[in-house]
Amino acid sequence: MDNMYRAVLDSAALASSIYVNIALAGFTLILIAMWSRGIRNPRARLITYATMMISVVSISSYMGLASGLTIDTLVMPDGHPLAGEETISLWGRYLTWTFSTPFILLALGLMAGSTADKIFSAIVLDVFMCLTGLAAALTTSSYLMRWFWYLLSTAFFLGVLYYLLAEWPKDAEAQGTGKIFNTLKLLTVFMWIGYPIIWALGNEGLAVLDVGITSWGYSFLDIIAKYLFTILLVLYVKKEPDAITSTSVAPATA
Ligand code: RET
Repeated sequence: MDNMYRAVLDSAALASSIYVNIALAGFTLILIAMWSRGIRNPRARLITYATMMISVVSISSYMGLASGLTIDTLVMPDGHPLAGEETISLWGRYLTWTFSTPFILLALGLMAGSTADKIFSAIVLDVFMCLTGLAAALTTSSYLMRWFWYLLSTAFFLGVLYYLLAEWPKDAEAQGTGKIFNTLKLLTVFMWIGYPIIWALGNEGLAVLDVGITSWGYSFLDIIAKYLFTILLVLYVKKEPDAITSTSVAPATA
């Protein structure tokens, strides 16, 4: 199949999993733009801008998929359940997570009042998680190599979880944003764990799920991890701009 744009439209599941997200990202963006107008605190504004970027990237990402630009058919190697067959890879997702997820972590790290070194480390680990995930999806030379990339990506993911679960909760407590951080942390951790599960079960992994269900799996997680997440975060920032007291991401002095 060379016309991926048509292939998307010919599948109701695939098409809806993409177009629904374009609409929701646009809606979220407008909502946050409206809400953010009254926010004056520079740190609170930075958090709001970061959340807006999540939807900006999302619209571009799903446009890439809708237009077929970032979708291809791949022939899976021996050992894969679909070995020798063509399967559709929506590889643009993994690429664009490289740009969207850092903004999620930036917003969370700022909200926790964490330090620049920790936010930087979490984002670097996250970027490598996404890029090695892209490599896992695109490797067709060896089945083993696909899973090796997957493991590497998981190792980076564990690093990200360390910041979310061990470092930032302490920082948030000290900052006075412990309660909201805890809610957003739980939402993020549970949703993010869903992504490697969908990859493993989806058409690119063990192929238990077909391509339409796999795509909806990611799209559903995106709806919670991006739009619901940003809406909750911005509503909090709007209500309590003073809770985000510190004005820079410089390490706190003793
Ligand atoms: C992959 C497969 C390889 C192993 C792991 C993965 C993790 C992906 C995650 C993605 C999160 C994406 C979000 C996107 C929002 O725009 C790459 C699926 C660990 C955690 C939140």
